[in-house]
Amino acid sequence: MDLTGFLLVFCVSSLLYTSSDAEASCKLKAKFNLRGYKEVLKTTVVVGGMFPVHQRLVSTDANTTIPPESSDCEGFNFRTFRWAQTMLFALNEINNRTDLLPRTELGYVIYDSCFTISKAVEGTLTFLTGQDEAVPNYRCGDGPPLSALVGAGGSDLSIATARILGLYYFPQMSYCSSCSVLESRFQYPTFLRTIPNDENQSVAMAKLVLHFGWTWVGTIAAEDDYGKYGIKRFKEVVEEAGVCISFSETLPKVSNPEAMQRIAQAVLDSTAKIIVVFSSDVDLSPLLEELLLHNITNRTWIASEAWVTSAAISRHPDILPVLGGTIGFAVKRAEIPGLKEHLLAVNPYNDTLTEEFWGIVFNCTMNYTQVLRGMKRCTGEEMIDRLNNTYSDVSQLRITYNVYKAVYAVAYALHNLEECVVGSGPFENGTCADINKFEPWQLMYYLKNLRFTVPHTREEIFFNNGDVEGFYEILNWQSDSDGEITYTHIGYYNSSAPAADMLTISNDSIIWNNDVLETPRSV
Ligand code: TCR
Repeated sequence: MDLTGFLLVFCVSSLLYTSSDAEASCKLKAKFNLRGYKEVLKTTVVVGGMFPVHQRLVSTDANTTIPPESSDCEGFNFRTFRWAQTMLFALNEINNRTDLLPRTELGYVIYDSCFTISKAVEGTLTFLTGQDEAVPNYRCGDGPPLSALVGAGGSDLSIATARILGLYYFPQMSYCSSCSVLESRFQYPTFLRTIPNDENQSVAMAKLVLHFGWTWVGTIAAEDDYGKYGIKRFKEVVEEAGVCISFSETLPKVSNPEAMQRIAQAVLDSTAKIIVVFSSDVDLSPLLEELLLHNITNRTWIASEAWVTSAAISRHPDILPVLGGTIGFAVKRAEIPGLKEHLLAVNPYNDTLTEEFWGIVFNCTMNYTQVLRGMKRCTGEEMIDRLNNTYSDVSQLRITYNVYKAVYAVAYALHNLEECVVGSGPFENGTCADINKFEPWQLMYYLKNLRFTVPHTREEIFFNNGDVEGFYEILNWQSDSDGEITYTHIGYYNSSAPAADMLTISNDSIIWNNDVLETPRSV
């Protein structure tokens, strides 16, 4: 099959953002500054990004009488849009620095993986080939080098993209793919991540269950690698310690009301008071309605990292009686100075995604046809600074912080590559790689051997076989005076501590479901 033709047909709509600098630099290498000195324009290196900004594909019937087209996505997600914007923020910060990559400008291409494997694969192929109708000749033959891909989203997506990227020994830096299978360097030679491996989390959850002496628990897992492997490992550890599993349910990926009823019924029928849920908030949301319908209270829910601080779950109306008292694991949180201002400074006319975001937030449209159909037209002057939603909420920057770290990791690795001194370089006979045209495996060398301090938080990052240390905060869902859920810090889990000190938990700070102070029993 002619691969080029194939890509052109399928890849038209998946490209979201590109930096125009990257294209310009193909033609321009020098310009004159105000004082008339010739200023050598910096080389551009392109960083790829992939974020699941939409939640699903628009379902299409498998019609084979017309040529297939790349599917559209729907279900705009404010949280993941914040992640994508954070990549732009970090790149901007880096480009404005004079001490980091002083002779190099970072450009970018960002794709929406729509929480679907096919979109993630499509984006990866587009990225690697540079074949996209929207940006003809984007790489100008052998134009700006591609450095790494920051992405792709959930583990199932990253597993697919890492297999392709691995073939070219092309680095992938993930901010949220935590599944333990991605630890195999044999299968995914160029995969690294700033989120801890779920091996740690599954063991931490098991230790939590044993800590409270629960011996009878139910489990619910998303129907993806994250859910399946996360719960599998949890079960292995608890079962070995004599805990019994009352029920094991799976949350389907495509909406399925019968399955939701079945799961809610399983929860209702079981005498287990503890339910462990390994799932993203997107996959868990449909079950909430069902739990509310049956008014299922008096349970303690154990949350995996992907939903523990999700506003989509915790801000759901009337959810407190059901999920109050939840205990869960969260990755490190950070304050990122300037991020909020960046988020609120988005230009609605910048790209199609921001345009869509703006339309949803202000209930208006920029599309002329829709205006003709009677929809309110956006003016572009709407008051974004008054916006108060998940997108601009910077109180729980956790995966967002992982994105920030991932972009910096790529930048620091490129910096080290740029600063290499000929004669004492790491490659054959002390040679260096050239920042203008390096090979992916050369950057991989720098990523593997990287050690850097994250700006603002001063956290020290390095990769041990592609993984970072397994550290989690343990949070408890308590209600504040307005009846809203707050995430109270009740302890932490540190997998690098001696076995006896790994789990630290303050039992007295916990408030259980229905505002009970006594630890529930589930035997
Ligand atoms: N790892 C999950 C995906 C995921 C996620 C999230 C999705 C994580 N955290 C937060 C949405 C929101 C952790 C995976 O598939 O590896």
